[in-house]
Amino acid sequence: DSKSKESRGALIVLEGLDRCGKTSQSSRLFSSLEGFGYSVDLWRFPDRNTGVGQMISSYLLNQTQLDDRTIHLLFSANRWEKRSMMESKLRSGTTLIVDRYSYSGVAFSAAKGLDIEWCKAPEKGLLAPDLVLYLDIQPEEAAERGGYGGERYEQLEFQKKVSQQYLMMRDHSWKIIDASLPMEDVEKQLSALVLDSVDLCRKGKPLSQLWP
Ligand code: Z5A
Repeated sequence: DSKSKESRGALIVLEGLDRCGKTSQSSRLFSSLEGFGYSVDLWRFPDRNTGVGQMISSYLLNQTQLDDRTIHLLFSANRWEKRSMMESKLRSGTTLIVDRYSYSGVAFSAAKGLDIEWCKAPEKGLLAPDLVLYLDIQPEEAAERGGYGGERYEQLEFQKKVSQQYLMMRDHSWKIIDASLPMEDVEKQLSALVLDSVDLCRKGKPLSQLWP
């Protein structure tokens, strides 16, 4: 039908371990798309500005303690509270560059030992990314970049477990990029992939939902 051929923005997600370069690359992608004249927004999860986001932030800063399943559901709720705005932005033609998404939610909780299917369940029905850019880096190398701060999860042994969980979630929407390369090289590879994806969405690629 004609609705499925609607031109729209692309949902582009960057994922990877702490210090893999997601934040640097997200803002470079945002600027270059903007420079090309595309309508584009830069988002990140957790969104620490909402009420739920403030609870998450205080947990990450080790200021509060929460049960593993409780924090998992808060991270998910933080995506659900943005879902309708996400859909309207995409349908209005705006491309979203999103720094972390449901894959972080599942990888970090499963790395604590929670069942992966249980972790995925609350993500079902969120919008599926058109492209997941996984910035692949050895946990040891990431740890050397600028050093870890004081946030929960910023520990080498835990990051190793997270990386194993991430790689189990790969599907057709994922592209794995070597994040140990110089920033400009990583950027070049990401740009090409993003432009392809934006083009497909402009031509009417239908929106879909997690988890297929
Ligand atoms: N979490 C969760 O458990 N469940 C969820 O559902 C979600 C998240 C969404 C907060 O994430 C924590 O929440 C996170 C996962 C969990 N915990 N951990 N780990 P966050 O996104 O707020 O914070 P972050 O992951 O710690 O992001 P980050 O520190 O901002 O890292 P980054 O964005 O990947 O990297 P960066 O800031 O772009 O770069 C880090 C440094 O490396 C910086 O000095 C750069 O200049 C340098 N860098 C970057 N690229 C390169 C290259 N190519 N070469 C050399 N140096 C580089």
